[in-house]
Amino acid sequence: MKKYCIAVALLIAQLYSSAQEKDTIALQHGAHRSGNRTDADMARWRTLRLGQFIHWGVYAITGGEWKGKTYNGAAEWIRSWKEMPHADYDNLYKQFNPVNYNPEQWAQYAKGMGAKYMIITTKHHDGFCLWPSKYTRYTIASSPYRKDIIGPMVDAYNKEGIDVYLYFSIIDWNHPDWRTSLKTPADSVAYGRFKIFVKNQLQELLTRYPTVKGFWFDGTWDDSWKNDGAFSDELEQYLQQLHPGLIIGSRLRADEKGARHFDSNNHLMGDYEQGWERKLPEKYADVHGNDWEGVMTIPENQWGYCAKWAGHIKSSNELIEMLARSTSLGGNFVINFGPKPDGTFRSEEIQRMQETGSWMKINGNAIYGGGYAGFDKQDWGYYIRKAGTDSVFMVVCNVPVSGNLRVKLPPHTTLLKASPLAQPSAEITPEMIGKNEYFIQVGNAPRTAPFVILLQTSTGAENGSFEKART
Ligand code: LM5
Repeated sequence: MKKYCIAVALLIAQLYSSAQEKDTIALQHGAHRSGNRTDADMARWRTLRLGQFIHWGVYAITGGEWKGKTYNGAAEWIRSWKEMPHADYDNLYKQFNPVNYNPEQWAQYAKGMGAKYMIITTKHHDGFCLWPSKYTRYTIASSPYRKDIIGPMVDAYNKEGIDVYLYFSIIDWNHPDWRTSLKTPADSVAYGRFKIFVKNQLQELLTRYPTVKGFWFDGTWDDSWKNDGAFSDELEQYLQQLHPGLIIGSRLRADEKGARHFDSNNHLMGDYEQGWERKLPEKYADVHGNDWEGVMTIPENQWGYCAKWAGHIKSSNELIEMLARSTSLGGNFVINFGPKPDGTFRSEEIQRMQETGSWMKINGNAIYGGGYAGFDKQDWGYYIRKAGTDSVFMVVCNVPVSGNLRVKLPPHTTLLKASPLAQPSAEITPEMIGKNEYFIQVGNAPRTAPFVILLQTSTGAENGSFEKART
């Protein structure tokens, strides 16, 4: 009987896999790798977990307002608002003069927050370049400020040990050759020139700022871009040859059928899944084992400076909870900031950097190098495993009124010790409530921030030490 069952199972498995093979189509410009990158640069990226995004450009001058009216969309999109004449927007650069820009102080803020990497908008959809590109005059060099913004930023952040990534939008509202779709032969000729311009600018950025670790691409959803999978594929390979180890997310390219992020066979393209803009995966199954990164705004949807924040503004605790969730699902979490036109940060943003940093000083050990723990999710918060170890952190965000945190160990796991990360000597004796199941009693006194409990576990043995003590 047993033999028969195995034979049937094998047959079913065989039928299933050949059916899958039949569904797989041959792609020249699909994924070029299966599974995550295994090299040292990507291994480092995987440990960073907390990043800082900065959206800065001439849109900071308008700050979501024009002629006394407030734009309801994202402030960095104001040029597309019917109330904002293009000619007015395209002359804003003549006022861009961030006399209080202090890259060393920016880097200190980021360091104080606990960010291990940062992403800076070298060029957003408006086309204005924060570096003096030789391929267009629409750059910082034409502004009253004149000096390069990017170089001193890269140096200052690197000096604080923070990796720098360059945001670059493929949309360019300022460039005469940019198109969303190609309707005529003339469009194709123009867009052909535009693609060369993009490639030149990217090559220029890598040459000027050789310590950068990767690019963060945006604006790649238009037909003009996604209908030329061959170009974006060759571009990705060209950049990675120029700069070995360079990290590029899934937003850059499309396959030859126009599929983005995941190719037509549903395999991730690029080095990590980059689709999580202002939303996070719910559960581990949603990330399919891929490296991924989520980027988050403090208000609902404002990236560039917006003078009048409206709607719900995320507190530091909410951001910390999102960071814990992201880490527990094996991803990086990036918090966005939109500096003012003079180069300073608004007080709400400084406060969030400082509060996040205070939390990270005590609890960062649960975040850096952390990942999916393989434990059943519980309502009190998030499990994070220090990658490759038996240390599992509980980031507790919702204490039940009972004050008892349920912990259900996976099979073949033993609980050796539980202690608060903030006070390792104050060991907590777990109460066994079932096979491989415990309460960690923490009381229900009001708390003002998430807190962390470190579980030391061991794998292999079926019976835990607490279980033994009770027999
Ligand atoms: C978001 C998701 C799918 C398509 C378009 C958008 C809008 N987002 C953006 O255009 C830019 N990405 C953000 C990182 C920010 O730069 C925003 O302006």
